[in-house]
Amino acid sequence: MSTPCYLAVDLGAASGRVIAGHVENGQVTLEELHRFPNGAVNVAGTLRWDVLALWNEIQNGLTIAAEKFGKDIVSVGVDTWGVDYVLLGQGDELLGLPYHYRDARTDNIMDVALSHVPRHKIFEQTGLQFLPFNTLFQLVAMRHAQPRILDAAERLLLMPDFFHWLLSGSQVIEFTNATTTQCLDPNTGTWADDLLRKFEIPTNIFPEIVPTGTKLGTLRGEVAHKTGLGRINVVAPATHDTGAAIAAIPTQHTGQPNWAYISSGTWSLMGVEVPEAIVSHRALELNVTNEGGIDGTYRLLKNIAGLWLVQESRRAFAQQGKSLDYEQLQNLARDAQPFRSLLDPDDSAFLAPDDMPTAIAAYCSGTGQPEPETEGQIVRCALESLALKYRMVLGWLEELTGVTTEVIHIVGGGTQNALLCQFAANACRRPVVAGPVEATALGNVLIQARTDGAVGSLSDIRKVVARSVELKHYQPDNVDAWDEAYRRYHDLLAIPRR
Ligand code: ADP
Ligand code: LRH
Repeated sequence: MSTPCYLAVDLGAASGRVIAGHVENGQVTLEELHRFPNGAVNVAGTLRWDVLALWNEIQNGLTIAAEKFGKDIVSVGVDTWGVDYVLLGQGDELLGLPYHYRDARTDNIMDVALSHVPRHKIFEQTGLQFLPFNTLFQLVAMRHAQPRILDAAERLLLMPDFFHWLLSGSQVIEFTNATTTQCLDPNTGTWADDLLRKFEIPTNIFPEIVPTGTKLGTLRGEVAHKTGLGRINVVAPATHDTGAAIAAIPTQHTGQPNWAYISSGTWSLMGVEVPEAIVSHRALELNVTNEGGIDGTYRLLKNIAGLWLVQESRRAFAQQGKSLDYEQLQNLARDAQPFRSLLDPDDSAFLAPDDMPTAIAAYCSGTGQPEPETEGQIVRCALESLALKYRMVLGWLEELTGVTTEVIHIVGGGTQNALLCQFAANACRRPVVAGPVEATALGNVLIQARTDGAVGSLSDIRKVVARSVELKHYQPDNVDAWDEAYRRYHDLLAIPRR
């Protein structure tokens, strides 16, 4: 008998993949069918996503899937990074190349918006952390700089929903990613129309919000034909990559979570799972976010700039003629001097610098620390600083929930960085369980399997993952030195930046 196969299209900021997942006997196996690079494309001084190239790559991956698994394939679903969107105009015309969230058009726009509607009012209605690139602020930037394009828009689709539209023709937005926009009111589960109107953002462009796991339809005829897949179902997983990843945390623990998580990739999304959004004054002060998960859960979490700093340093080294892979960079960092210089990964200087090592050096000299000079010093500085930021954020999460974290689950591509996992255990004084690397794809696949009736509740999904993957365990080590470094770090972050 054949095993049902679910296809996950998982688009990260750095790479995209089409992965086949098979679910059988309470276990899941993944097979990567196609991987392709992704990233910002510089277009006349702006940063865009090449959605047409991504669409081609998705279809290439689906063609490989059809050749390999043919009739076993039940459905396909797409997840991507949050916040970014596509606008469609008259006759579903694509209104321009979608902007990358790191594009400079939102520089300073948050101040403009907050002078119009105070921070606490926006937080009350959305429960989201204030990041300049949230969809809300991207739309405010458009209202100011490109009002005629916004006025011509008839439909806004978030990235995964855009690809679901290309796949199936359906124009809806799935719930988990809708919660990243800062345009959704978690109290009502609908678009925050009053808030949108205050910013003159047209409310009619926002489509229906559908629950995670919704069957959106079947593949469009031409896509079914071109890929050879036939009219399989298109199912919305948790379309927000972080939502899918946290659904696949490999825990067997039930009841109130005693664990925190870090979804580690381009970003480090660190948080805890809570049964309802926490929108207290303190949550606003700490600028934490409440993103929607599956089965009514929320992710109380903080965006930490993550391995972006290493990705971009690696790119700069390559431009200087030194091509180093992530393994080599990790080894160089391991051999570098500990705690030589530290930084706040979330300083705005690191959001989209032209040259990451130069930005890191400028930050260090500007805070009276030695500039990292070698590749090893640069990467070590980034990794130690990330781990120390994890500790700070863990303290905030525990303060907000009153729950002590006993273990930290790290999932995503960043689990391949053993040095960072060990640093996280050391800095946070907590055991770390690392894996799976492909948590997002696992979450995507298992949510589709759930729609198909093959898996049950969220805790069943997590048990399936826990039974199916190998995990690495890290115990805290050298904690006195890390405590000392944390005191230094704490003082450093209190220094106002220029
Ligand atoms: P995203 O989904 O945001 O594109 P991933 O979850 O794929 O990101 O993680 C990508 C990150 O994983 C890279 O930036 C890199 O730092 C890290 N990584 C990938 N492969 C390795 C490796 N072999 N060793 C160490 N780190 C790695
Ligand atoms: C991670 C992520 C994160 C968002 C960012 C824009 O890939 O989805 O949760 O904040 O992208």
